[in-house]
Amino acid sequence: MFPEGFLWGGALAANQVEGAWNVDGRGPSVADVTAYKPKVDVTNYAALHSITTADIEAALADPDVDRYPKRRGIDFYHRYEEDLALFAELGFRTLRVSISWSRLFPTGEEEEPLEAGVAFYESLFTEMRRLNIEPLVTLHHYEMPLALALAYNGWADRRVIEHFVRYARVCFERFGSLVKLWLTFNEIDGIIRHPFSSGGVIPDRGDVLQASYSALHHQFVASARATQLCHELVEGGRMGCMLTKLTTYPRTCRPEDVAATQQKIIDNHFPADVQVLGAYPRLVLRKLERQGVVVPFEPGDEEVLRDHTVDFVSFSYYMTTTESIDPDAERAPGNTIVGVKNPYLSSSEWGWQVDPVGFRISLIELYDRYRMPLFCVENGIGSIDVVGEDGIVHDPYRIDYFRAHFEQMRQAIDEGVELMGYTSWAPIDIVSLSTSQMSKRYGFIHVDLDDLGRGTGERRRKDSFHWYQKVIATNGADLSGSGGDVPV
Ligand code: BGP
Repeated sequence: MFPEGFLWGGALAANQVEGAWNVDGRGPSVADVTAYKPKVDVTNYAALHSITTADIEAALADPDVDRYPKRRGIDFYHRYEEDLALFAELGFRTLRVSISWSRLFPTGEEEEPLEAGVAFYESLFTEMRRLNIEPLVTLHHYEMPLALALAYNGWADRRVIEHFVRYARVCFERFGSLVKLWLTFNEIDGIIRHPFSSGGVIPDRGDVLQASYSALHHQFVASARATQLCHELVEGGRMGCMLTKLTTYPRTCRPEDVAATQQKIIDNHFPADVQVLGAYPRLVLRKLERQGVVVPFEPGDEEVLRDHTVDFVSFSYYMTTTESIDPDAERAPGNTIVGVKNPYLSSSEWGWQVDPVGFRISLIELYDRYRMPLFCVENGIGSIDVVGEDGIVHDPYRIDYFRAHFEQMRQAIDEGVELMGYTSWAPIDIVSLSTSQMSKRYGFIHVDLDDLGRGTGERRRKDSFHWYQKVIATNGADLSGSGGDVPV
């Protein structure tokens, strides 16, 4: 049974939906220079996330939007009222959004925020409250002012902490009466795998491994300081960390495969360990030492991390992955990783391995480890949708995906996991993070835009819209039906 007051909803990120990238004084963010990459082999992780100084310079000189679709998003900046009305119709009790840092501080270094940016978010959160949708707000979701990336090599430089803390303070002071649930860094572990989008670290500026771990340390300190501020400034405010939950299975029971898997699990959990338990795990410190990586601790860091831990653990879950020491093992891509293919699972059209039972395993693993409330803030499947002759997307595959995951979520709750809520990724079609495609569709709501931005932008309910609406209305008691028999 889902608990009373369970926060059902959906999740979005500013850089993938807002568009209006150069409107009302907003400065460019790192997301605005990440290109459309539809033809990249998704198992070629390096190609998918590669970016050079020359790419950034070329992008900055290029006003084109089609080559950089995150500049366009789905125009949520201008259409948010219409979209919120659809989310209210779905029955959402919460909506996860993020704030675009460069909409408030165009270069990140200004002393005062842009009032136009503040006004936009005030209106957004006020409208959410009017519709009884609890805002869940991420401060840093794969976008920081590009100027900070260029000036400091992003989070690799400790000075970025102060700029972020100033931004966070403004968010708490100006939005704290409307927003009580906050997250600091989306998928904070991501900086090790894709340092530019996650932390503005430009790979061709030297030792990228060292720069990424320095950046991660600075984000930990910034996160703890933001948590402290949230507790001081926001009455009833609660702060969560946010982890990419990459549950990993050994490909075989060969002990070497199990040991390699164990290392992956330690690496995956470590950023949440720091934010929940308040210190780096010894095993991780030793591993970094062996790799020659220096964690740039300064006086006071240990105390800040220890004293300002988070109130809940949030995470994204899309798939599981498998580990093997066999170099010839077949590979399969996933959310910001490429691992080994699991022969027992089917895959999405982008090769991500669908694993509902893995969702239950993940929930139990996280709850058993941290013993504090969890919040699943991303889960979903990217699919090619076809608009039927009746103008509607019939998407039984999406309903099947969610139903299977909800059944496992319910079971985990029944087994004792404390789960505050669930926000699907993404309730409306948006620009994808990894490839910047519109055609990788996640929504219950279709948006009439293709990869090149052609279309009216019109929003239409898919079959899955009605199904999710029923699930929320029954608080998850009725998961029945598929695309074929859901009323349209
Ligand atoms: C997560 C990100 C999201 C997101 C999602 C799906 O890693 O937090 O921003 O988009 O993955 O990934 P994609 O859009 O590449 O399919």
